[in-house]
Amino acid sequence: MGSLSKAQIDRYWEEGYVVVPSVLDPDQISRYLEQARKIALGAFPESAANRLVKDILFAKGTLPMPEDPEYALWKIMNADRFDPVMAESLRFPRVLDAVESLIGEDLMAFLMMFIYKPPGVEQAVHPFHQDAAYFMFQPQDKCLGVWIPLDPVSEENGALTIVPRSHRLDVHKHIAKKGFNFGALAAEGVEDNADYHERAITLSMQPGDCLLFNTRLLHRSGGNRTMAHRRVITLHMANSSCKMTGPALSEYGFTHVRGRTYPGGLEPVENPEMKLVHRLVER
Ligand SMILES: O=C(O)CCC(=O)C(=O)O
Repeated sequence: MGSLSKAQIDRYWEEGYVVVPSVLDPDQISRYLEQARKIALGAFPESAANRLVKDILFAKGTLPMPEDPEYALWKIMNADRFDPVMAESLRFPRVLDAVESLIGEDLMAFLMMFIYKPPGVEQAVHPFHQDAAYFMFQPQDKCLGVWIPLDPVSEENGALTIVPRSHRLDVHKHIAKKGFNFGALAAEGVEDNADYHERAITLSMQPGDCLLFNTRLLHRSGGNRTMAHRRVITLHMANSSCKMTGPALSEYGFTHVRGRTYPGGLEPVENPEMKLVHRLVER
């Protein structure tokens, strides 16, 4: 059934995205912010050390390391694989209810990340891309991205900028561009094209709001011109009846979060490896 109204569902299929207000309450938001801080300050198993990824500008020494290590982070990858509090984010009930309205009730969650935007670092840009470049499913429309800011987000601090209706496009070729974080691939011919920037809109959102977006939707995030953190929980969900069309998908370590599974569909992975290798599926 799901929790979204017909107007919200129509908007998603027309525009490629929908914002669902207040899926998390202030206590939940504080809980995740505090947990991320603990992880940033060292509360993680040794095997997860490579899951804490510094922004390239700090990793390469372009900018001096801040005293507080949390200020240098780009993201905590796969935090659900080593932290029980973060693992709860695969099953936020209001998110699952909304997602069910769009891609059905049989759901696998994968690729959970806690993403920062380092305070005062305007150059920390994530270029325009389509998430479908990383993982191809059949049918692709039964997979979507979930993006939940835990701080207020706006054009000033790295809110998500999206190109409405771009989910109707094919998946562009994606390339690694110099100066951007490793693995933050760019859709070829988009980031440097003023046309896309003019058509794009930046989604100002409140902490605990949730953006659901089609995996072909072009999106980017700018740098953070404020001195405060911009922190986000993000993950993806796919209907468990989907077929994988690329060899690398099992690395995403699907977690079954609602409904049933299907023979020949996506398989839950009990103990996914800590490390996820970013590989593009050949097409
Ligand atoms: O939160 C961000 O800065 C961008 C996240 C994003 O687009 C992604 O991980 O695909």
